[in-house]
Amino acid sequence: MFCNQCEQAAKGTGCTAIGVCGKQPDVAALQDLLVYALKGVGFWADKARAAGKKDNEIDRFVIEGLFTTVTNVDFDPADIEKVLRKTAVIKDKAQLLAGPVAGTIPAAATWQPAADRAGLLAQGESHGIHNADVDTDIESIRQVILYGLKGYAAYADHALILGRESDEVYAFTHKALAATLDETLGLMDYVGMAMETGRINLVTMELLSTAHTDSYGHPVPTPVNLGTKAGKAILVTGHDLKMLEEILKQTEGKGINVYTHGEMLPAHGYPGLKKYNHLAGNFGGAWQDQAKEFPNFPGAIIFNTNCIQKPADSYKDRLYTWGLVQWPDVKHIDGWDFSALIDKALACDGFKDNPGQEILTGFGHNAVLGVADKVIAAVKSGDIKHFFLVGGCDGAKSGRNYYTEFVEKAPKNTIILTLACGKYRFNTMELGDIGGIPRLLDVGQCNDAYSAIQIAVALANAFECEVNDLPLSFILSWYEQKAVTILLTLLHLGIKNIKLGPTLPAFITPNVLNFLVENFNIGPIGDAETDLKAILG
Ligand code: FSO
Ligand code: SF4
Repeated sequence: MFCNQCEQAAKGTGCTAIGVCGKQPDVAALQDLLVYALKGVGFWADKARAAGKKDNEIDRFVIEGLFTTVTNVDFDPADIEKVLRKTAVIKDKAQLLAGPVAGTIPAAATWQPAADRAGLLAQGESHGIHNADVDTDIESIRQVILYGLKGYAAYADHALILGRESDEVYAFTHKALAATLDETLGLMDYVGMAMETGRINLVTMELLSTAHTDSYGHPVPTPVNLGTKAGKAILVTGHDLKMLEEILKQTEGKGINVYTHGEMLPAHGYPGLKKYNHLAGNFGGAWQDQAKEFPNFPGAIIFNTNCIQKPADSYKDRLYTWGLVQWPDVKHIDGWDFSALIDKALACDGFKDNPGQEILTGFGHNAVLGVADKVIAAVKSGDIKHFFLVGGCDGAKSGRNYYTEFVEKAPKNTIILTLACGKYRFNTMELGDIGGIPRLLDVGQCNDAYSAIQIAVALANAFECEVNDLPLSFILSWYEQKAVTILLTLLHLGIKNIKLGPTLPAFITPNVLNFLVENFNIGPIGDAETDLKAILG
């Protein structure tokens, strides 16, 4: 196996014998084959669209297929084999839709699945991401695009679950998948496509943001308790709000308290979700602490997206997956009936009353722009000197203490906007406020980067300048492909001087990195104090 798609890539180059994330070589081979087969589907679907034909089943399938291969989503070889066999059927459907086409037909477009698992594994091993025949810079930029597609596929899937989809997103996905097979394209063609991937992610994040706010209202600043309430308990982790809503509905009046975990924390800010009294609080920290924290959760636990890790026996029996997340031998709930999860929660001990610290969430663009006058006045008077967006994913590397230190040491006249699971490095710090504006503003999940962009654009409009001219710096942490797609969005918007850590992606070659440095002045994080001084002058 060879996989380099996330920040944990072994030795900073790629996982070979086994994934640092726990991905086994068979799963890696099946996922590689799935990506290869999806490129084939993309080729035909793109040709079909050029002939004015499209098919919603194909469109949705490609999005789900890509999301299946994102880091920490599907670790079950049996499930991926099922998806692969369906991919072959979808590919035939897309080919039929496209009709006869002129020109070269890439091998991925004519792939047929082997009859058994061993055959599929052999196929997967010969279609990994490393291709000796391809120039390393081309391979690098194709990976940037592929990982960008995977990242926004996750957001498109959440939007679809709320009944929203975009033909523009589907059309580009097919086109970009097909382009990764095209031997006639050069480096700058792919660079343009990478920027377009960022634009399409912006479209997708907007779609999801609107789906969330139309369904549950705009987030409002809300205190979230980190302690526990007496009663039975369910822990929901992942990113899917619709699934949380269903669990809240189905547990009403049953003496079960529902807790959020990880990226579900911002759910507390939505009026349509916070109205449930049994949405009790948030349990634990970011995803990489689950094996340490889940044994202490005396109830049922369910994942609705990444980031799942190998479950310990101490809680495996109380663990469930839903949607595209799968782990072999962990019970999977298909559809919207959560009675098995609820029964498990009722059979567990539950919590005693133990109130904890309260932290704030719910500072989406609507809430922040609601006090825009106050914010603008504070900038003009000098009370607010600078804004930092310290956001992105968390992870296990010790270098991530940088983000804790950065926020800790940021001067008292600065505001920290944050989003995604990286916030757990500092979201219990008491940072105080500036004239009533909290210094730490939790904008939401990783996909709420859309909201952060709206805030930045509104500030730029108010000060009649460009976003790059604002007293605003982006200090980002990355882990998996959603962070890649968000980074591409920021580059598409022309945002400069981003600091990225804890390490730079293994799939970026020196030449591609040079391009990013020359055009966007993107750079690695250094030492928190030195970086702060350099930014603030
Ligand atoms: Fe984190 Fe995991 Fe939200 Fe990611 S929980 S790491 S970038 O899935 O998507 O921020
Ligand atoms: Fe390694 Fe990350 Fe790939 Fe897992 S997803 S195998 S940790 S590079």
